[in-house]
Amino acid sequence: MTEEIMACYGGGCYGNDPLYFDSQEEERLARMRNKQLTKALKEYRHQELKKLKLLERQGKILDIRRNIKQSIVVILGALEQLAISLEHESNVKRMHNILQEASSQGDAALTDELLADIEVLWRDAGVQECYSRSYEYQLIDSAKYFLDKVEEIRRPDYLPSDQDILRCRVLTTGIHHIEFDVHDAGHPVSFSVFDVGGQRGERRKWIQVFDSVVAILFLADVSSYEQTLREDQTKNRFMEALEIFEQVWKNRFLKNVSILLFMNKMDVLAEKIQRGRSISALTDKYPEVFPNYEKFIPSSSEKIEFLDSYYKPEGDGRKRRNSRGSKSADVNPDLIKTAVYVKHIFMKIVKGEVVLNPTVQKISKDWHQNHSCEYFYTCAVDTNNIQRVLDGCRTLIIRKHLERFGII
Ligand SMILES: Nc1nc2c(ncn2[C@@H]2O[C@H](COP(=O)(O)OP(=O)(O)OP(=O)(O)O)[C@@H](O)[C@H]2O)c(=O)[nH]1
Ligand SMILES: [Mg+2]
Repeated sequence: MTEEIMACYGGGCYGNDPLYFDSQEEERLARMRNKQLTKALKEYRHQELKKLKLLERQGKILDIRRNIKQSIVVILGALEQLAISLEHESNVKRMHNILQEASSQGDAALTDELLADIEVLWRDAGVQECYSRSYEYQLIDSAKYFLDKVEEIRRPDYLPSDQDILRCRVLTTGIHHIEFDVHDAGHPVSFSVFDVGGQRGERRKWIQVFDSVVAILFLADVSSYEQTLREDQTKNRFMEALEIFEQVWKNRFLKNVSILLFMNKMDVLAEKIQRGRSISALTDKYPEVFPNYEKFIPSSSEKIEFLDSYYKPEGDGRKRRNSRGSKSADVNPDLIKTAVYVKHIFMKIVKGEVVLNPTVQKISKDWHQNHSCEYFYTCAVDTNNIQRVLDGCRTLIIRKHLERFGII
């Protein structure tokens, strides 16, 4: 059926060629048939897409199971390292089953039986204590999210939700090219996005796309200040993020490329601060990079900017204002202080007031006149927040693009 329709469109029978039809009636019937076929094709494509989406979703189950397996193996491995015992003796056998299976099965998916063991083990107080100290070892962010829902995930009819897909950790290797259209003021604008991996081994590949980009979306994990790199356990993750940001900002190949800085994982930052895990351990260690954290007070406009961008609810302006007022009472002041302070640090790097790597070439005053850096407080797994941020970015990117080609 598809071929027929394609051939029909390709042959131009939908056109106005009067010689093609013997009579008006024949033309009318042909047009009607065309309409029906077009409708059938649309429906067929819709169904195919639905099927594809379903298959894509089902395909994610394997990745999610891998996340669960990786998480529990890492936590159980850390029990000994942190000298923590399991609460229930009966769980020791479960632990051995999992570790043994993990070592023999490599990357294979977990069996349902093992998932049942994991579900019980995850509730053990010893495992929970070990999880609460996960900043002392390398655990993926989605560990708790998936371990909390093992019961649901091991059901035969389980289908990952959008949130499950967003939470699933799949490391990026190589460069992934994604193209899509968005509508701006009613006109479709084509976007071409290159997704690159952030790990050290991946960064040397970035240069391949430097030439063709108009803007860089730089995602920094601002909650990572008490963690070290997976690749180098002596290096603080947040310090590394700041250093890469500086290198990108000062890179001579990116002199005309603007940066949209996403200060990401605000939800994780909020949770850490709520648990009393302040950024001060890092700021005390590197006072030349992080001066005066203890005495820092965000201005009221900075507070409002944070609350508006991070906590702005859906709805009209009036609701928003009221809601901001009530929300600000709920938001931990230390969260606002830390988020705004971190923004200051990034902006100091932008202005050259903080220099992390003095060996990076000295640059003249007008070096940055053809590009800028805009910042956003984000939580990439919160679709509302990211939708708002991306709406702002879209307009910015289009403007930068037009500026770059001298159109505005
Ligand atoms: N809670 C929370 N989790 C996040 C947020 N952003 C990303 N994650 C989680 O962090 C993990 C890593 O996210 P990725 O998008 O794979 O990170 P990445 O920067 O692409 O990592 P690479 O591919 O190694 O460069 C995933 O499990 C995500 O769900 C966030 O704002 N909040
Ligand atoms: Mg990635």
